[in-house]
Amino acid sequence: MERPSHGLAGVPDHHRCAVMGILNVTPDSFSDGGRWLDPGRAVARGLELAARGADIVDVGGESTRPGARRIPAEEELARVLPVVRGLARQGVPVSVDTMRAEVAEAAVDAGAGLVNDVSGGLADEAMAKTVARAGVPFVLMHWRGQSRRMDDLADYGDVVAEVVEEVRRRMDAVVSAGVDPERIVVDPGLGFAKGRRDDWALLASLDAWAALGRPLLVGPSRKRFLGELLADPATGEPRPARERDAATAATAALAAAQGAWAVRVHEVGAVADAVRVEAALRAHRAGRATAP
Ligand code: PMM
Repeated sequence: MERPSHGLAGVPDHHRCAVMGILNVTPDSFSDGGRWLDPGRAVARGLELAARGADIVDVGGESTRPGARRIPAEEELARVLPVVRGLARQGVPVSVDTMRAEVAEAAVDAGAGLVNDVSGGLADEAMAKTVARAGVPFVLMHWRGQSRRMDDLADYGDVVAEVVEEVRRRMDAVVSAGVDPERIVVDPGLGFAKGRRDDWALLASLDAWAALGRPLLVGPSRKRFLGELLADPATGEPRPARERDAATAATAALAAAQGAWAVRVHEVGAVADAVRVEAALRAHRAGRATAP
């Protein structure tokens, strides 16, 4: 089947799954915490991600790893803004990963072209109106509560149906607050209030999201379900986060094959190749000799 246009107002269409490179400007993110805290190093890393094939660089200043505590808004602003500004100035498409309306607004002013809110607008009631005013695409991820308690919220009957339905309700809420439905991206929120089996169930059924009629972003990168899959057979210890990139690339290709609009990943090189392989295969299946 030909890949349909993503229909996302304000975002280029690559006719393949897009790659969102992760840039965590935090001391404590689960796999890259502390590496890019210095703004100069962070901007250099963002440029490197773009050079390796990231279509968008997602800049975040607050860790959302399980158990993480919130940081003050001023600190988040101080981490994120110089990096967003530095990358935007050099022409890199930037998104901001934040649950705070104040940070989203300032980041858009600094050049971010997309707001990625892991709480889907739930953590800050001003978020939907802020995004509506800014007129930028909005990633609405499935979320049930703050990271410090999210593992206790992973209780589902039919995880796929419930997660899709909860995101549908968030879509209705943010559209009522003025967000243009054509600018919404949805995300199942792998690892957020999800157990390992829930993540696999969601990944196995990405086609269920077509019911919402919006582009789908998937964030499998280095997550716990991959670490557990690849656990050391002798000790049962999960594979360390930094050694999960090959599995992440495989997962990205499989998400692309199920129609994902974009994948959010730490190491973009292999993933940029993987989504091109998927696009080539899709093009050949559709009877076109060359990949897009
Ligand atoms: N995962 C993390 C952070 N932000 N945003 C979206 N849209 N989807 C995700 O799955 C997601 C996210 C956690 O991973 P990180 O701490 O390594 O960035």
